[in-house]
Amino acid sequence: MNQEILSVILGGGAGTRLFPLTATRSKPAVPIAGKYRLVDIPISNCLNSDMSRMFVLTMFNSASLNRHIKNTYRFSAFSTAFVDILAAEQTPDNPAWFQGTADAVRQCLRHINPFPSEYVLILSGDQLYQIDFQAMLRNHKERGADITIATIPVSEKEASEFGILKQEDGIVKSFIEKPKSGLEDWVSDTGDRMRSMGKVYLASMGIYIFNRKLLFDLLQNENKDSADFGKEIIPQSIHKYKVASYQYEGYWEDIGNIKAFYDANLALTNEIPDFNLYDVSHAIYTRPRMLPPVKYNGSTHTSHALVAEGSIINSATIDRCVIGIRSRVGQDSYLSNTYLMGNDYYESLEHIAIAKESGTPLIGIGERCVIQGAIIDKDCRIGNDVKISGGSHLADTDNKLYAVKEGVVVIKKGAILPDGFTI
Ligand code: ADQ
Ligand code: ADP
Repeated sequence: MNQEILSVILGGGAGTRLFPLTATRSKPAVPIAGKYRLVDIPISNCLNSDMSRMFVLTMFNSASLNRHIKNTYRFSAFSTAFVDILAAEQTPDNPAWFQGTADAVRQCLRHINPFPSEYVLILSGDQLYQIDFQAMLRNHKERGADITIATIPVSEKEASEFGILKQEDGIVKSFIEKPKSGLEDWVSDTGDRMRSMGKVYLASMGIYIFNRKLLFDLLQNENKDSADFGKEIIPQSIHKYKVASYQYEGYWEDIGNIKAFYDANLALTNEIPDFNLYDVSHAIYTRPRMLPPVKYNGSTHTSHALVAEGSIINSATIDRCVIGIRSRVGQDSYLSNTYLMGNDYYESLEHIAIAKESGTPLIGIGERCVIQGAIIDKDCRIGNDVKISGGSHLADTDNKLYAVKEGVVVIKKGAILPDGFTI
């Protein structure tokens, strides 16, 4: 078992960028791809890289995150592997919540301290990728680096969203967090293939390997007032320490806001998705739920759809959708470009009879609905003849039942939309 490195997964701040998906759960617990949670991505990357001691830092603890971690990542009593959740906590000497990424790690150092390691791997909790961190660690050691930043070539359009750096022979010479102007000064030689795609800026992926002693020193002494890695610690370390760049060129997507999250989920329905859930050497792990197979009643037409286990689809049309666990779709409904997250439970026949009698929509999607351009969070009750049409014609909004962000309609967890409801 690899003892030389500990991983710290940054599970999110106040969670405003993924609101309303984070209204009742912490960000790492947000369901993706119909059956996983966001946190499964960094955890699986660590496990596949034989780095199996992990802390997940989160601003607030949620029952679903605890349940998911507890029920999924159970290791043998003979292994040193663990996935521990560290939620922001008030202590007598620190009444404040995490002030930023570096502050989050700082506040958790006392929990990390008892576990020996030479290196600490710091990861974002809202990215989609399959990276071999052992290769990154090898690069870190070969270069004799103090800090290594995983980097990826990006285009001009994306560059202002990221930390951008310049390197010479793999060593970072300058760094700027999310440059708003003067981009031309930051062009790098990213190689012919990347240049031909217009990707001439080298962006930080927000994934760092630190020599452990240096990390503790920076957070507790040298940069003891810095809240953030990207804004403060990394730029201030460039000229003092050996900071290496580990260039990665595979698929990597930041899914920190609703539009990016929606696009990344729907991209999984492509014929050959960039994020490969079918690659057994980079498997994404999640909780085995022992659910029954998907059941189709009547004739259903599906094209480019991921349909998770335990779903019951009555005759319907499903086009470019991700359908999550235990979903139920009523007769003659039409769903396109939609991520239906699924349900936490099945309604019993008895409950269905009671719901029908009281006129409450059943859990899932009713009959004759037309739903396009939406994310439907778990446990929603969508009545019959409901029409949801997401798109750029909709202004951003937020009410009790749903929110609209950049044209994507998000129906909130557990919302009840009565028959005929239209957005
Ligand atoms: P951002 O992604 O904008 O940029 P940030 O908002 O700091 O950086 O988030 C990094 C990760 O830490 C995210 O997973 C986020 O949810 C989490 N996080 C943020 N605040 C937190 C807190 N208080 N407690 C716990 N977790 C928290 C960073 C780098 C850029 C780089 C991009 C790549 O700063 O240089 O280009 O990542 O996505
Ligand atoms: P999953 O990992 O399958 O998404 P979770 O464990 O996060 O599931 O959620 C399942 C949740 O649903 C649990 O909290 C469970 O108690 C709850 N649940 C199960 N059956 C019902 C029910 N009939 N009514 C309400 N909640 C239920």
